[in-house]
Amino acid sequence: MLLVSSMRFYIASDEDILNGVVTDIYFTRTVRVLKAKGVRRKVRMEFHVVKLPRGYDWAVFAGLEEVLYLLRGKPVTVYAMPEGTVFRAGEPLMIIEGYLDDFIVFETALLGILRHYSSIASKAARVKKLAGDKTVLFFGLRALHPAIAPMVDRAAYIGGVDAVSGYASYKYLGLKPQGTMPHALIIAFGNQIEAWRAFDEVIEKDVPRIMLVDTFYDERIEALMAAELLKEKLQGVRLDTPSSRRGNMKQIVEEVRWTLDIHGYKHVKIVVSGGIDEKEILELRNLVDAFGVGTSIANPPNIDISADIVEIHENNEWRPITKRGKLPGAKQVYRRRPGLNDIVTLLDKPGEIQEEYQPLLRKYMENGELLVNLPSLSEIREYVLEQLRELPEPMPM
Ligand code: PCP
Repeated sequence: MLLVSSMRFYIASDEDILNGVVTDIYFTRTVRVLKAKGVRRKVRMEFHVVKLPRGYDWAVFAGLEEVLYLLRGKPVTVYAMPEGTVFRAGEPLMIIEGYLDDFIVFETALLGILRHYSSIASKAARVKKLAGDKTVLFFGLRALHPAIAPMVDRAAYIGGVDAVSGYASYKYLGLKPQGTMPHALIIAFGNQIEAWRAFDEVIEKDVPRIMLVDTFYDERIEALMAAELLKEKLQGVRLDTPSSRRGNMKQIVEEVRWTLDIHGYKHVKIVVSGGIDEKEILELRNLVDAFGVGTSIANPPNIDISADIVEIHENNEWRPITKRGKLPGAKQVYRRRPGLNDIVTLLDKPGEIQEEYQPLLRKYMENGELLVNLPSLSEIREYVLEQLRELPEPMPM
């Protein structure tokens, strides 16, 4: 029987992550065997993706800052692509150089950080690319455990969403959260107009007046009611139409747009949310002004990053070696922008490379010491958006 006093959130502490307690048991056993037999192997471990999710031509590399935070002070050297780099399957993302028994226990956490960040950031980038100049608000925190809410908002923001809804993200990330209102507020008043009026009276004036217009009546009727109540103060209406009523969402949005326009409310923007994914964005992006996207970004297809030894240091030189199915040798990617014109070479022997091709992986850490200043969250996001502008639209999944 559980003692009430022992109830808690089942989440790991920073200390347990930093000390390698959060790992797979087979790594702890590997370290024990290597140490017991005095096997000290200096290796280069490469992080890469063999196969991207179906329909993905590229993905966004994210999570590097947390990886460097984890490895700081540990006897390793780290080469990596800058956080936010768009990459393709088969390209080296990061290389850790060091004695295997010194760092293998961290492989679980390193992969966990990179895979989770890159999966959310890549999906956010696809959604933002498809939304074009329309706003994308990330509403997905409710899809995941609250312990990682700041990380989830950060990953989605790196991927290019315009704003996040997490209240805690101002404290943890310095991002001013954005949102509208829940159906609960309207149900509590029992009347849309009372709820909208109360919101307008109570909430700070710099918060956009975007009223939820699908609680009791048809979206077209409630949108007009909100416009007639707030007039020029109304900045937008949110349609979170339940699936039972969805039918042809495009037609619903067209009705709302038409009705607002013929009554002189062309200034009122339309936000859609609820089950929004890439297909819906393609269908609605010419009609709406903003998308509220949650679950499809919060629970994205997994960017399956794996880590493999690709070189061993022997007789004072690096010898390519790896398991079947992988390419031996630590690698570098040379890229000619705009776009993803890439050449993959050996890290130490790139051969003849034309000067318009620039190396992507750089040395971030030497023997546990950070060598470079890391970019801010906004600078990483800008870098992602800049690369997205050079890419074709993804096929919507
Ligand atoms: C949801 C809530 C989220 C939206 C939809 C994200 O509506 O408004 O912001 O949906 P997604 O995860 O499917 O993309 P409700 O569940 O109706 O919640 P509420 O009444 O609080 O708006």
